[in-house]
Amino acid sequence: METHVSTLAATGNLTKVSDPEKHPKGTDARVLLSSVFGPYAQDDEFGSRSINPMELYHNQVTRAQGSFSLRMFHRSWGIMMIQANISAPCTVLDFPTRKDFARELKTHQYDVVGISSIIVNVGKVREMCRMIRELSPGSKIAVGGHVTAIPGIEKMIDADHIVRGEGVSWMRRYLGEDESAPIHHPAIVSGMRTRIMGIRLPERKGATAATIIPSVGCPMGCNFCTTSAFFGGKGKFVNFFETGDELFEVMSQMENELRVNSFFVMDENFLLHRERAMRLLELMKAGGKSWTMSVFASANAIRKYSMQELVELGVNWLWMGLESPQAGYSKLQGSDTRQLTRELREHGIRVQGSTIIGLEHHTPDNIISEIEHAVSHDTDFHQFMLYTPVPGTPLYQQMADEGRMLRDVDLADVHGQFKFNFKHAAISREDSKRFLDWAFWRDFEINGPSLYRISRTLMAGWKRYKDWPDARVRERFAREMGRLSGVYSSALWAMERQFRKVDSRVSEQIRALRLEFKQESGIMSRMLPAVLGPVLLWTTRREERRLALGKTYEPPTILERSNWQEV
Ligand code: B12
Ligand code: SF4
Repeated sequence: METHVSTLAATGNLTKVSDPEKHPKGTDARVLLSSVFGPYAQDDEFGSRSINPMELYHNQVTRAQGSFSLRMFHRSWGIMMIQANISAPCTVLDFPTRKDFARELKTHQYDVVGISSIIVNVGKVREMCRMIRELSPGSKIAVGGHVTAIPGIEKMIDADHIVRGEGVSWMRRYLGEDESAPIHHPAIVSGMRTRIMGIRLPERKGATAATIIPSVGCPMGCNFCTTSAFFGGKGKFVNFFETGDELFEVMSQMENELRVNSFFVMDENFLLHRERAMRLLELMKAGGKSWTMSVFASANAIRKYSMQELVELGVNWLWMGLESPQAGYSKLQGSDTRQLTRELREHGIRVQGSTIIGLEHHTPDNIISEIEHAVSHDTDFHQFMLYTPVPGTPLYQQMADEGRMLRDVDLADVHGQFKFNFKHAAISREDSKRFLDWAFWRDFEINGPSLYRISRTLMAGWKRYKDWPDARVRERFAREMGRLSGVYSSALWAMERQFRKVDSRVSEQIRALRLEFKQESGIMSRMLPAVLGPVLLWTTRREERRLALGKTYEPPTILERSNWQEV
């Protein structure tokens, strides 16, 4: 069987991919788009790993925080985006089990089956292709997402089309649709099934942010960065919404549809595009929008804004790289990141730091002080990842050229949370895991649970902005305090007690913050901890026991059809 490989050819705006063979049925073709099958948080022969659950925070951010770890799932936005932008009858199957996937193939006839995957899940893609050939031999198989960056992927899986780079334009072309038509943004609730301290949070319409995807890729082109490389590398990216006006329109639509005023902006370096952000701010001001935004941005991009601009823009959560200053990444140039993160928190902006363990200059002698430096940022959240040459990146190419890639490392283990997949000049493979684990633990021990830290940042923002002249800004801090102060106070009550056994100094700090909340809260919120605090302490302890027995969490299977008529 011949496999067609489509590669992204130009970026800057919507990607052009090399001419895909068109499907003969065009927009009448019935399309199934699926993510890879679960369960995920277990060790199995298809590449699931218990250390690599389908959870953002618990996987790579709060995983050492026990019952205080933030647990939540995120949908597979790439295939949702493709579904929303084709007129063919289409089913999205998210997080199926193998059984669900087989059932869908047997009960419906699909002309095209698209699988979305990242590199670690290549074993699942192989199995899904095998299942499709067996259960639905008439279907064409298209595989997209980061998994396609693996060199020689054509020989590892039995697919008809391997699609590298942006997928909406590819699928539109494949189905004979206008690939340059405006992008229709699907309504995406950013997270689901959120749990913390042993409690699942209620899912109320409007309570969870909407995900907005303005672009894919990042022009900064850091050598290890897989998202940047996948969408064109240095200087390139793919914009779905070019201007502040377009973005404002999409956000207004989501505001209406999902009843939200907070947004998770899934753009690798949102603040880099200042003109777009400032136009968005202008429109937010004119429309009296008291929105909040969680964004990713590099330090050099953040420095393009004053704190006031960020606050007015509604930025209340910022994910930034804190790679060691000695590594020489241009995104950090001219930034004292410790001062920057402190300043952001003082303005009520939660900071999620991201630090790489095992950079080229790291040695067993300096790694501890590098981790201590990272931890000293006292960010609200801290992600630690191993320096990992991932196929498709300049770093991978360099390591391969230097003969430093380790053979016999299963791709399912190349996720940055296990061990090195390359030969480091000074740190052994075994030690890489030890240092990584220590970094997570140290951050937790010194800085306390992230839930405590985010309540502290909210308190700082509230005190600073509760009487601010701009009503939009006042309103959003008041909204958050009104909604959360009682819950946070109760959680702080329980955390203070539970954290005593980890570090009494942090427990004292938690207590001091709880008293501040008491002072700043309304009467109802002030009374809540007496009731909710002991409940949370009990659920926290119950959760600790469950986790000790190996409890894991899996996302639900979701099936969504569009342009659909049963045949
Ligand atoms: C949300 C997210 C998650 C979610 C899960 C999402 C899901 N349902 O699978 C969570 C938080 C659970 C997660 C977990 C992990 N993730 Co993750 N994640 C992301 C993130 C932040 C956003 C993905 C996204 O929606 N992007 C926006 C959409 C529009 O882009 P897209 O998915 O690439 O899709 C486009 C194209 O790729 C293509 N396409 C995609 N699918 C298909 C299918 C077909 C048929 C076609 C034609 C085209 C196509 O078209 C789409 C539109 O252009 C990305 C970073 C990023 N900025 O992309 C990392 C990212 C995908 N994750 C990554 C990794 C490594 C992981 C983890 C291993 C954790 C870790 N240790 O880092 C785990 C793996 C969990 C597991 N067991 O599988 C890497 C992948 C690296 C690689 N080269 O494979 C990324 C790129 C982050 C990074 N820079 O390192 N992740
Ligand atoms: S700034 Fe961040 S997203 Fe951009 S290339 Fe560097 S690591 Fe990747």
